[in-house]
Amino acid sequence: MSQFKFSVGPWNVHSGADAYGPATRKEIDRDEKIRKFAEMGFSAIQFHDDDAVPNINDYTEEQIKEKARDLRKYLDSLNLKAEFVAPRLWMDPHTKDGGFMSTSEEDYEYAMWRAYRSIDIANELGAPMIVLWLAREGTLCAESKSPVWATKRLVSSINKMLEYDPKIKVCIESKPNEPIDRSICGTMGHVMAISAATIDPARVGGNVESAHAVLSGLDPANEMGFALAFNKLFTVHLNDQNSIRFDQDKSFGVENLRQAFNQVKVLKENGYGSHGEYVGLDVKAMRTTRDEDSYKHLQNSMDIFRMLEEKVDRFDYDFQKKCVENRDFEALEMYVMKLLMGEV
Ligand code: XUL
Ligand code: MN
Repeated sequence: MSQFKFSVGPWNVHSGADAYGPATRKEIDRDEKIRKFAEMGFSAIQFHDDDAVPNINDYTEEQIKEKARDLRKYLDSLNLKAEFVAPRLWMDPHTKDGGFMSTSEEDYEYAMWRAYRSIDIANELGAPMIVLWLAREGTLCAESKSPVWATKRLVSSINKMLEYDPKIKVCIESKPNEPIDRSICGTMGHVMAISAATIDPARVGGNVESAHAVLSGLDPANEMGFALAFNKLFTVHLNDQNSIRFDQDKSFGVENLRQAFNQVKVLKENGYGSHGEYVGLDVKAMRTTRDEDSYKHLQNSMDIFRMLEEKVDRFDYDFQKKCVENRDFEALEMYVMKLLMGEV
């Protein structure tokens, strides 16, 4: 039995469209996805602001809260919680050149409006935090923005969010590139530094996505461990990634099983989840996947996580200790291989 609770966002089930070709599966209604997530055993749902309130630009602040309250009723009826709300700051024309780091005052104000509305929606849904995936924050043309100015803008924008609501937590999902060319906040190291520079560091933490860590050339388990060491791993986006290329969001563990094992291991060893954190998934079905298999990658990811949890439970810490004492890392490595291959 897994000791963890899982979460997922509606975008994890999508129609298969990519930059090179159209949809290959039917669109599925948000509420139908949520109902299916409950049936699959997920405990919480992750939302973008406009997943929660579609066409958010068309409504007043009060109308947005009202719509969020309706969604809360639906979640309650399925015994689901909301994990977080994330402003989708990469689709609107106002955020063409970023939001918090936009050089246009009007576009900056729009980005802050979306951040404040995300906090309002989170409050209505009972979610403790907002997530900032800083999709377009950085440069497409390196000389177009000062990285010093941009970094300071991010800190002051987060400070405004912390001032807007005395309880809300702000969780930064780092990523080194894509769609932006050069990101300002690429790793957990960046997130920790930003956090420390804000007016309330305890309320600013990180979301480690496995694929984003790989895109940074880093080990996802070490990224998680780094944030855990500062009590700042607010959530995770588990998935997998074949080397440094476009962001793939493959099912958890399918590309690098040892790396996946070590992610489960670091979460388990450090009591992740004991303060209400969820094991979040951010995975995409392959474009070839059929309509009837639209949720299979999610089931696979959860199953792989649980199977790896069992492996972690069986990990022989006495043997590990002996290997460390003898500096016999060849034996330790072979033991891990055998454990993963079902040979011990
Ligand atoms: C993008 C990414 C997003 C965020 C949510 O790479 O991971 O799906 O997780 O906005
Ligand atoms: Mn993600």
